[in-house]
Amino acid sequence: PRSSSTFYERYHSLEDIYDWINRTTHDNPNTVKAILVGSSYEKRPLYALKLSLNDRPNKKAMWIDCGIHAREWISPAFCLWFVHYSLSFYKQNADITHILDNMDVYVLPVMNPDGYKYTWTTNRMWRKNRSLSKRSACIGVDLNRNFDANWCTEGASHDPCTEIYCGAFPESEPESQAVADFLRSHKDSVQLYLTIHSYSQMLLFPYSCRLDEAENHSDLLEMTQEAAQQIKRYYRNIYKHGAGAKTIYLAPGGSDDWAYILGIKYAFTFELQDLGRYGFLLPPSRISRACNEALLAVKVIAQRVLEK
Ligand code: ING
Ligand code: ZN
Repeated sequence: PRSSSTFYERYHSLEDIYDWINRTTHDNPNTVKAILVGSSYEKRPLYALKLSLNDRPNKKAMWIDCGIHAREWISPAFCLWFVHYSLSFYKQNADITHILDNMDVYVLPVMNPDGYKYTWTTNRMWRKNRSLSKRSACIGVDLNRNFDANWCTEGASHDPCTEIYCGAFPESEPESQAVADFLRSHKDSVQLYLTIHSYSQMLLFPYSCRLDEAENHSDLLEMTQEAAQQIKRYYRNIYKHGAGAKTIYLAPGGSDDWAYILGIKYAFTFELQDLGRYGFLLPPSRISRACNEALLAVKVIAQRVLEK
């Protein structure tokens, strides 16, 4: 018979993910801590896991958030995959060992728990959070248009009924405010910001909110190019790479642009598998490939940041 899939090769309900967070901290008391960074519109806790495998002082740090968009299920699956891989292969795999010896990692598995829950119960294709608007019956803000980076200019909308509604004002939503507050208070250590989306197989970096190049554009381009080359070499899969606005579309108010403007000079948005055959409905059988590709990109980029 075919071997059965592991926990990490399946998608999990929000309740299962909260249980997993609990188990993971409980089973790794010396290396993993859950940090309550805020709560969602519907008052669900936003927990980030802090992986600190080595107690060297003054380590750099990286932040990874997943599940900003509710229907992109591969994204939370990647955050779980990444934590599991880190805890299992520290001291086994040279790349992850080097990274974890020199960096703390903050992982927020589900930035939009209300939306994620809604995709499990009611509408699989929901994207936004679930906040109510004062001026419309339409529900939800696009959290990746709600950050203070050329907020609500071309590529976002003031209309609550659209999928790219920017919200009433920058950081109007508790989910985006929680992430922004955490990064503002940790910006001295956090040197690498990663946010995980799907689909379309792209490794993107600032700017998405404007057409001109970031100050370290060539650096960012080189890093994503190397990551894409490695993915092609090991997995024979193609990832586009480049600045967001020129590679996909103008999109103001995104979290990576905001983190970059805050001063985190290595800020990336990954768009995981696939290219549209399954789209947001990527089958569980594809989780391991999709996550391994993204993991390889994280390794390449984190390694390069450590060399800076
Ligand atoms: N794509 C992103 C979106 O929010 C993006 C693209 C990247 C926007 C970086 C802004 C900044 O539209 C998906 N699939 O959500
Ligand atoms: Zn997305």
